[in-house]
Amino acid sequence: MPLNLDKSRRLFERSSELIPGGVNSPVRAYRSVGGTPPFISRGSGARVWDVDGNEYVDHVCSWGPLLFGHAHPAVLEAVNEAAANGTSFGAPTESELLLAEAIRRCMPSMEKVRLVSSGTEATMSAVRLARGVTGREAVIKFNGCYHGHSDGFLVQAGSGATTLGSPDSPGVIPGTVAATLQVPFNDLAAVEETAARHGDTLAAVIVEPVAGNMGVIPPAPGFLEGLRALCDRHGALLIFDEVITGFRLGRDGAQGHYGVRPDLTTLGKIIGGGLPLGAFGGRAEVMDGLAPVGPVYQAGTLSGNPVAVAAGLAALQLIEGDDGLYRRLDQTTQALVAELEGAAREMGVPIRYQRVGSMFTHFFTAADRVTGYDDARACDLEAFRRYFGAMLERGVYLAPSAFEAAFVSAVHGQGDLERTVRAHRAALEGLAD
Ligand code: KE4
Repeated sequence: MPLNLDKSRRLFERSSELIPGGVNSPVRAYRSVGGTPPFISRGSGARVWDVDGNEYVDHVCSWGPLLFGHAHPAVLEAVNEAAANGTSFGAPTESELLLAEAIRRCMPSMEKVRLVSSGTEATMSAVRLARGVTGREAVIKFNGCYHGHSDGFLVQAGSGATTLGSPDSPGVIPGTVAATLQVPFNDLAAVEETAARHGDTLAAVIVEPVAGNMGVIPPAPGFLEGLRALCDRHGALLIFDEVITGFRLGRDGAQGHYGVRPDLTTLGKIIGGGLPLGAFGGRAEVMDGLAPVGPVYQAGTLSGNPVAVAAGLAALQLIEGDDGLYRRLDQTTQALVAELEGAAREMGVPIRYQRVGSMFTHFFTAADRVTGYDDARACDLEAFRRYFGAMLERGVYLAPSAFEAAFVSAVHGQGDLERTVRAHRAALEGLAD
């Protein structure tokens, strides 16, 4: 039964006249899955509704931020209270200090913290700081890892052992990415080889400790530890981009989950409680390289915005006040994925599920594991597209890309997950034909 998306369609036609692609972030345009993106009118808990009145169980969770679902009372109360006192001052406030203290309490490697307004700002600034304090230029990143849209990260995914930075977008000038070296994720030998050639110019290695932007791909055993040792050997800084995994995998993110301490960490998403907020932080002597203490410039009109900080503080208070939160999230998501996996196996549809905590991906492949970008790109994207449409029609809202993570929040209840499993079984019937 096709969805009635009449109002969304009309809005999409109008917005496409005025906003490029009709959206303010490309993936929202549904280009890789086809069809009209539902225009969302409201969310509550684990559900969202579109302007045509269709209701969905939400596994996008605003691409990760909504660990406590939509319109959580504690977040709303904090936002309303902060806004009533003024929405922005461009001056230091106590709440920014409280949020930085909460972040450091949970992630002790972040000895000093700078708040910004997005994950992109956090990663862009962290790399500039690493280059500034080391006096070096080269940065290693990994194929399929996404760190936001600042120029230095928009390099073509390579297929060789090392791909020297070539722009992956018009407008990025070759000089900006010349010092961005790209190697395959989970391939420590390739990193070692690259570092051996560039070691004395290597400023940093930046990595999503659990990849979430090529689907969920965990680090191979020893991979993160190997990066830590390599950076120590070469005097480079290890940057964990925990924009997704920070406060998703635990209070101390992937660095706590895997027991590897980075020099710098970037955060976003959950720490803003659904409002625009990012952060970067790490070793005090590195962070003191930042203006106004040190010479590395970084700034922002709305950095540490009191309303966004209030939402983030409310989220972190919910996190710090609930010792069983991550165990429940892990158990709930494990149970869901086991049901999804079992149904796919029963119905003979080859899907490989990969999960870390409450983030997971369904890779449409018969392969027994997906370890990097080439594996992810080799999956059956057409099968994913059909599955996505069938799930949406049955009221389950997934990320419109095969290279993203699905999320479970603390407020996804039994009814929500049963609906996901029911829709999944029906969608697979269509695929199994
Ligand atoms: P933002 O600038 O979008 O807040 O954060 C950039 C970023 C940095 N690092 C990681 C690991 C990220 O995943 C992101 C952004 N994530 C994507 C989806 N995976 C945002 C969705 C979008 O681009 O619309």
